[in-house]
Amino acid sequence: MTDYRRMWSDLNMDLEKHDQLMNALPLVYEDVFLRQAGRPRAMDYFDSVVAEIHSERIAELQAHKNQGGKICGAFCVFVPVEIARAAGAIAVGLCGGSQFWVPDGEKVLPRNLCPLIKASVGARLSGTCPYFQSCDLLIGETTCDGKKKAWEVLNEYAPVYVMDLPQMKRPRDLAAWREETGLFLDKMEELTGQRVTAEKLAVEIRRQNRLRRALERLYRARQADPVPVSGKDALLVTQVGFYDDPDRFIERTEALAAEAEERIAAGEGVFGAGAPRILVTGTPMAIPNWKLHHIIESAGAAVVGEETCTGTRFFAHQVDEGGVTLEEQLQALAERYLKINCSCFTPNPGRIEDILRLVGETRADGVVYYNLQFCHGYAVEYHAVEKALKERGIPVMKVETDYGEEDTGQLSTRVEAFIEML
Ligand code: BJ8
Repeated sequence: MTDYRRMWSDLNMDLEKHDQLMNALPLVYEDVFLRQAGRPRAMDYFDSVVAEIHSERIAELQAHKNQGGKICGAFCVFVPVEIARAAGAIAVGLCGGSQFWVPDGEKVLPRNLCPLIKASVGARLSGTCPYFQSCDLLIGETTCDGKKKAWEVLNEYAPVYVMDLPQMKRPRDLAAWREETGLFLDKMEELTGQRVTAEKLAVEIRRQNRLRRALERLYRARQADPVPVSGKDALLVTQVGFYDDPDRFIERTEALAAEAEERIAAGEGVFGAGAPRILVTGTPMAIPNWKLHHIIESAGAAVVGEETCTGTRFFAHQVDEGGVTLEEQLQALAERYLKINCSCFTPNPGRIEDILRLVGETRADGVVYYNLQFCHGYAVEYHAVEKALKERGIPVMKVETDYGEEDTGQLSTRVEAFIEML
């Protein structure tokens, strides 16, 4: 049996501070997840992943490292994890979703910055995140200005490689992104000392496509009324998908989707039939950020989909598996990833088309626009999203918030009022 304290100590973690973080988690988890009535049995696995969030998976990462393997961490769904894996590395998501890390982030970053960035940097600075401590390389990307500049700060503490993401989607931008994807492959080969072959990359493309399909199957199950799985649970599954072992994750997510389908056939759900249905859109919710979903579902509505990077933007679109050569595969990867509709693109009409389509697919009664404080891209884009929704008579409300709990009461009141008028 692994001695986890020793493992954390070997990872140069601040054990005392880490204890504070870990002591708080079970209470929050019980309140947000375990008190839900009628959860699918297959959620047990995801509960156990969270219970062991800093132990079992970290031990797996260390075992990989002990055999000479490398770990890289990413902060954005634009990073093509297929390439990292084809080079023999394990890729994990590193976005910080806890208020616990924000004060440490604020030691080196302005206070009026998005909490996701402050928490991510704070997680590294505080030495309380074993995923950060395990990484041999951090992969940044040129998306929003806050992140772009934060990489320079983070680079003082850990090696960072930055992918240059175009901000438009013209043919020349796709060509540039294809080139950048090739440079990332070179970097991964340099990191691991392993060649990426077309055979290895084909395996990883198929694997990640399967992972996307498993999440999509779960998303489809949520279209039923009554909804067979809560929005909180579905969000948790996607969050876990960023750092779990991919094969195990696929198996467990498919088992959950299959159970959800059985429930649909039996007419069972976690909310009563006819419960108000909400589509959430906006900024990502990194683990353990469950704040908005908890508020909405505590008010009696079901979250039936997320147009976010911890939702459909993570799993929509497959990579074409027909590529035989590395060149063809890199092109297919570049094309798939450039379909993601992040607000850092201008213009970004695809996101509005997605939201309208998802409202229809999920049969949502209303949309809650989730905006992390100081995220300007999504805040400005609200204008166009609101206009498109209002033109079609779809109710929408905007929630601008951070990771703190101070505004929870006020947000609950607003959300309850919104749900009542649906
Ligand atoms: S593809 S949404 S994961 S950049 S960090 S943009 S919340 S101010 S996370 Fe993102 Fe990639 Fe886009 Fe998705 Fe705003 Fe905060 Fe920036 Fe953020």
